[in-house]
Amino acid sequence: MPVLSSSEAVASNDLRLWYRQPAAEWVQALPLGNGRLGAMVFGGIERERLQLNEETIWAGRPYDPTNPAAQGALQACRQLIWEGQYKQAAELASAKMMSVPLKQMAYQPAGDLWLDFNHPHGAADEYQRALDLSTAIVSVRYRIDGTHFTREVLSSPVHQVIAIRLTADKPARINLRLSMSTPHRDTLRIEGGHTLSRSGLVREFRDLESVIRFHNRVRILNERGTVAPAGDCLMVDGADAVTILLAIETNFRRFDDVSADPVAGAKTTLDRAALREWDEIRRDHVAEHQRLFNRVTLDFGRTPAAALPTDERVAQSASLDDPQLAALYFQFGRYLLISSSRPGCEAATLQGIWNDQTTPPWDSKYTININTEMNYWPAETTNLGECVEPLVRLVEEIAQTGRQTACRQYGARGWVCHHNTDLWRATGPIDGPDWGLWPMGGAWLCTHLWEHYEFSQDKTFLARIYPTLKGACEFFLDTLVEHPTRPGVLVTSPSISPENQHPFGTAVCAGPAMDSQILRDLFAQTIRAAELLGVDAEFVRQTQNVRSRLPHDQIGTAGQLQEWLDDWDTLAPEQAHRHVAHLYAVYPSAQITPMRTPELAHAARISLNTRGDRTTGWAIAWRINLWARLGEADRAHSIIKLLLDPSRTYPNLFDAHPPFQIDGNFGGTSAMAEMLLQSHEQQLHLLPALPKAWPTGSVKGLRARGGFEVDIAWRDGRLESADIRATRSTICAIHYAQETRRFTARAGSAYRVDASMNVT
Ligand code: FUC
Repeated sequence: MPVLSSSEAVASNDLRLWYRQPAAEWVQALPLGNGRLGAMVFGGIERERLQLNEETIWAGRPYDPTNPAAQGALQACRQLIWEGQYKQAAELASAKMMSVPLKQMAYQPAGDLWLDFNHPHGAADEYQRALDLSTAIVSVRYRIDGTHFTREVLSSPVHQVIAIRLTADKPARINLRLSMSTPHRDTLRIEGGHTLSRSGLVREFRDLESVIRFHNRVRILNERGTVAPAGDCLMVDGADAVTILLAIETNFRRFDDVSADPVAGAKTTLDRAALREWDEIRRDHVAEHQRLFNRVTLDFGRTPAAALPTDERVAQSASLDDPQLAALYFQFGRYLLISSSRPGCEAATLQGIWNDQTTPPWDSKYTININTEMNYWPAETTNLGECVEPLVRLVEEIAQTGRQTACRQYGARGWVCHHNTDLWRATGPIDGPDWGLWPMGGAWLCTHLWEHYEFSQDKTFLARIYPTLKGACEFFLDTLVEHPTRPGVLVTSPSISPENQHPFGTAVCAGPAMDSQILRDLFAQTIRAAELLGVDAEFVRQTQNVRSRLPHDQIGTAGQLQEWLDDWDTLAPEQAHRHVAHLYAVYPSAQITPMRTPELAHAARISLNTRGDRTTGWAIAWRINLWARLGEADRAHSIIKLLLDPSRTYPNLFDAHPPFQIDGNFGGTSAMAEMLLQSHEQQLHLLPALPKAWPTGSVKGLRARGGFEVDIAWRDGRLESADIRATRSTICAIHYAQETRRFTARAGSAYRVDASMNVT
């Protein structure tokens, strides 16, 4: 492989998405976000479009979707399942147990900002647009009639505005018309000659009135030249340079409170930001972004392909030798998480914060039977622990609304959330029993709270989340039922194995493998939390007892890991189903590992091979993580190739389910981290799945459970060195290839592991 590390042109593309033409479609535009305010920047020459989002602009209103008939039907539904009348159980659930309304609310676009330049059509050359992941700035450059025009756009987490800077290398060349539009009902105002605003109310959605009001407010600050209103636009004439600031605020405070004043909020934010010079806004933005982004570097080795524009690299990814494209995809995933899930913001939806449609795919909400979890898979390992905070708050909020669902739908203590939630924290079963009748979504999310503790070792955080974990357990202590033909065994019922139909014409069943796997984790983690906090001895005993009565994972006649309590796998209608629910035990959990449970790990491989590699974006990403855990480096890499294929990666590197769904980006990022470093079973596994395609490279700043930060360098497919920084004093076990070393790490100390596994 030719190494071109001396070429700056190639090296500068390590952290850059760049193109030789403006975006013609949304999935070519470049995403910016400060966690809350999103913009898709098209980079047009004659007309710039920024498609805008604000994360709390959703349809609907606070609502309680509990079906009053649900609890009355519960026993009958279970009875039908025990009798093997699965279809009838599903029909009963469909008639009596689903939420009202049957669907949840959708995330909405805020609108568009338009800049019309009076450039003559087709007169530009030297065009280039780029997103620099290291600065979180989109730039557009071109030349017309000997004048070089430059545009920079950012979404500032510091000043809470989207800011645009327009310059030219000759005076008085900036002329433009600025306008804003929104798909919602709105009113326009122009104030003081240089400020334009649109106050909007989200349209009704599926016949339900919406209550979110928003205020989009933009101001032009010009250097020389003039700014003046013209109809519903602002006109700039003959300026040397222009800064445009945009604030968006809504009336949303939290899921049950929409009493904020969007106009006052946007005015304050915009007035404050307007006191700053562009250079200061830019500098503060870059510094805050880099505080998070710069923690991790990744180098897979460069080839000439790295010099190509990003869309060409994706288009030819199947045939090009371009390992650094995977590294760019990895860093893009980290960039997207920083941009869509900053502390204090809402959690990243199916599309992060980027959505241009009023009826988006799957409502662009939170699907918590894999997708939202996958969004957060890379957070801890790639050193973005802060970005989990919005998810923690989401879980704490569904623990509040989910109490109603637990009590009214199941007559149980604690809380429950099924397979989706939205801005309003709805927790009931939606869409239909084959998708929604799954009481495990909240429980799965709880494991992310525990993971945050495992990586951070933060006892204050553990105390904060403990009541949420305990509430999740209580629901299952009250609703698990003894299986009629397996004495003593406790199972969920009714439930499904997401979203896979078994041989009896529905997904509805009792005790699918995934449910027991999630519960084993939830119970063990909550028990451990109680012990660490020194509380609830009786609850711990009870939970331990229930945990010991959950069904064990089983191996079926085809040698596969059983997805259901009965050996139905080979008879299920969709052998290549995208979900691999029962492999939760391999990843993200580590209940099954090749070292500790080799027979089950082998069965998992058989299941995974039956499912196949070619599937939707997120499902491909899950498979890469799984093969990484199973130590199959080259298989994992071959599936990365499928993820980077133009059928699964758009020109702007957004993941294609299709359509765009951000989970595949995050799952891909997490998978690459998992191939380089694993930290389950109280051990650090260095390079557990390093493929031949990445013979020489390095990673810096990955994090491991137990409170470690790790750098690894490798050469010719072998470990060269690893640097391990410990944040607490503990025994550290390091595993590489067939060797293991143990040493006592002291808090605040750094340790070097050399190629022969000597630790100094
Ligand atoms: C789950 C998946 C679908 C899709 C949706 C948002 O229901 O099965 O493929 O990703 O979530």
